[in-house]
Amino acid sequence: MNKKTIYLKDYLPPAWLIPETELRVTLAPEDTQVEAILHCKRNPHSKEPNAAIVLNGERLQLERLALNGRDLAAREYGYAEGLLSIPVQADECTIASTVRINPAANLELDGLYRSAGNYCTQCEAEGFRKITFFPDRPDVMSVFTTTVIGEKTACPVLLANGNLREQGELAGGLHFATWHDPFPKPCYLFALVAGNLVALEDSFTTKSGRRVALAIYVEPRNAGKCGHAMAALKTAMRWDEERFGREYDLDNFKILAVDDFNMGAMENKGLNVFNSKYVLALPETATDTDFDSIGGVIAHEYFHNWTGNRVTCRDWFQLSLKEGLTVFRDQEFSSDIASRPVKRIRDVNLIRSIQFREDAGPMAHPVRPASFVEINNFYTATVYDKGAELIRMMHTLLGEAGFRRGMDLYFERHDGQAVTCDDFVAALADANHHDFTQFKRWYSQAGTPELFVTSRYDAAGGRLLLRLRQSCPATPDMAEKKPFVIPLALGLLARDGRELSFSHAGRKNPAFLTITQKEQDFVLDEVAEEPVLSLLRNFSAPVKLHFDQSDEELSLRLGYDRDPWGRWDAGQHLALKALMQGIEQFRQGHQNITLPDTLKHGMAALLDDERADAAFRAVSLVLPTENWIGQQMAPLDPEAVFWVRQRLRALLGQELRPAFLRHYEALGKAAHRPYVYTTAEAGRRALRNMCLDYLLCCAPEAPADADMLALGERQYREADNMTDGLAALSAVVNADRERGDALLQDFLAKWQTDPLVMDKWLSLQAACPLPGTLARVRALLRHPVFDLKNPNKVRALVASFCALNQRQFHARDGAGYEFLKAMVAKIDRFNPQIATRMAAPFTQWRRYDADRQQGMRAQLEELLQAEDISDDLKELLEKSLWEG
Ligand code: B3K
Ligand code: ZN
Repeated sequence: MNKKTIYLKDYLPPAWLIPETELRVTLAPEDTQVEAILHCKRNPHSKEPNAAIVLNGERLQLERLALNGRDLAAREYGYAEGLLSIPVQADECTIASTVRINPAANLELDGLYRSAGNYCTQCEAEGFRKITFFPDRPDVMSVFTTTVIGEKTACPVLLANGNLREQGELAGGLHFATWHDPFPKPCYLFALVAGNLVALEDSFTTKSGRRVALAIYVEPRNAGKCGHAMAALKTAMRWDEERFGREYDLDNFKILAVDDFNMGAMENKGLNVFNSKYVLALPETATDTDFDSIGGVIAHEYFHNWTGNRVTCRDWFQLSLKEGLTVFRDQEFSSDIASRPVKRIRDVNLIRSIQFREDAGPMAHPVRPASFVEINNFYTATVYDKGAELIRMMHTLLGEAGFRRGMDLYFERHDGQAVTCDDFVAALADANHHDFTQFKRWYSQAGTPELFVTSRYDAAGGRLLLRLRQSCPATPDMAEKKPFVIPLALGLLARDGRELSFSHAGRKNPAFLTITQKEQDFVLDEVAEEPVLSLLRNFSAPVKLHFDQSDEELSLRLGYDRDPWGRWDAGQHLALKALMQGIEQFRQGHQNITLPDTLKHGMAALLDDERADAAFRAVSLVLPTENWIGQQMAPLDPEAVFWVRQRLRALLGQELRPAFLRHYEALGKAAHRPYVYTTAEAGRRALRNMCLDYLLCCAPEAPADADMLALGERQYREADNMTDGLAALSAVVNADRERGDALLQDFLAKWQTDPLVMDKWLSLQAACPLPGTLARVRALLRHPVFDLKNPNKVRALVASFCALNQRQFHARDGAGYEFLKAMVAKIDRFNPQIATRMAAPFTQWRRYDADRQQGMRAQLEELLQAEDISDDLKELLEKSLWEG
């Protein structure tokens, strides 16, 4: 297509509105007919009074176009570059079109496509234009009535958004169903589903007493795997009523699970379509992590009904309006129903490992981007997760009650509208008489702010002086950044671990200070003794904090910080110091890395700390991610990062072996048999599997301990659930090729007919850091369970190797780079969205040593030179190679 850059500043309201849309879709695998009637009205707020009606359309075979019932000849309209333009004099008119499309050939999985012989749609962001001619932009909201027609035998189930109006038989073995969605919506929320499906049905009574029919549709072979998803849906529906006062609005809520899906799921009004990974779960086939993420994604999509659907985005620059806010809401949901600290730790790990890295690379963009070429490239950690952090900071600044007031006003003002991030912030501000003008810089300035802190204790005055300085690195779109508003949550610890009280500006123990300037001093009064500082509690802002603390101070916080996130963060910091020292030694040629006593004792104490729950201890025992370590290094040496981290883990495993074994045994005895998924049980399994992982961990190139291998093998054989089975399998696979292969064979034989379990099997092999993995990955490309057309399979094999297995992907010979280039080129021919996502590791090329830089850069250039690459991939490649 050769798309051009579009800019937020060029936004114009639509010239025409489509208050009502009638669709009639007659399904056939290769030749589906779509008849559309668009009731059009000039927009009174348009700035172009005589504008023609302009409709988007791509890959459509136009059969008929009529204006007010009269067929138009080709000279009466224009059609070029995906835009159909019809000159109209009147202020109202009806446009009818008939087009033909080919769902079977649709491998980009955008628009109407097939998965396992069934039909489904994906329209966000710009897929509806591949179904019919329509103004494909979120500020055109229409009431849709959809008639789906299909063969009775092949498609017994026919679904679309909204309430069922009519259904019946037609001649020739066909039948139809007509669905009406009374809520005006942008076309990106349209959905149609048809096929041979079975449903798990249930119901939910809303707080005002309305009964909502719930159904989860799956292929017949997956019947019986939806119980957890259904329970999660009902919990989410209740939670949104209780926490946000939001009630569901249609008579039914339907979910479809398909194996072929580009993302996690999609919030189409009343008819969510899901990647089956986020629906199907049985204890034997899904891990605790899967159970967890199913709950989170089900809730996320459900919450979109209010944040996204009832109130939607004016344009795609405002994507974070719905995504950041909905991520915040799903985070709060998970925190309320399970462990708040553990959820926070996981989310912060993601921000630091993925979002910070994105924010420092060539694809960096503000939470509300100012321009883009392909919107699908902006469904990023920045828009989603940093976006959620912005909401969280405003929540911190306003407090729960004030935030809720602001949300209520937002819904009251904007229900049924397509609005902007500014509108959202204005509602929070107005409901609380709070000025967010400076805060809004977070929406328009990219890059991760850095916060430098020094402190001085004045014993005579009982005062603590804090000196703060903030800065934000340049990003490709902006060199100079203005200061951010940073809520800095903090606490003070006495040297024996007690929480110390203090006051600031006359207030006793304020939870946070608000930083607004580039350089700012704060004085804390009534500080009885020289404290140990706990800064950025609960990660109160998405910044990089620079504050020197000794190992002793960090150990104290690891043991006693009242903020669980602060305990975890202190542990990470302590470990990071040891890792960076180790890396320094490694680079000087010393292979004998030592394990500092503070780290060892800190970890041992944490393991034994029965006051803390098991899930918290499990996540806190994980050393900083390779991504986070890598960000502290220039140039980045992935081999050194892997080597030292692995070596340190092995040392911890050896030196704390008795403790790990003791906990491993005790947790095994305490575990509930048979498996139940509860927060407490999942926490116990997580900690026990963490122990196992340490016990089996061996230094790079060193043989695994035979007794420990046997322990892993035993757990694998005895496990009655996927969580324990997979944890054992993974530990053995990473420790020993031969023994791992034997278990992998067994696993394959057991599970080869279950695609989601096979994804785990592929992923585990691709992520294995042992030599020989790339050859294994290449061989697996030809394995019958692999399918290049299926995004889950591609993620399992290609992304697990290129994004998770940094040691092997970045191997000196460049073979990993060659492999990724070939995969990206191949996949881009039929699925640009997935190809572009897979290419992401290359965007980081500038951070590595000269050889690796050269290796990756050559692949980027080669990809760019290929003919006919997608706009998606082209945008990523050009931005990555841009010499700003
Ligand atoms: N809104 C969808 C994502 C659509 C992706 C388009 N490429 C899922 C979600 O965030 O809920
Ligand atoms: Zn979302």
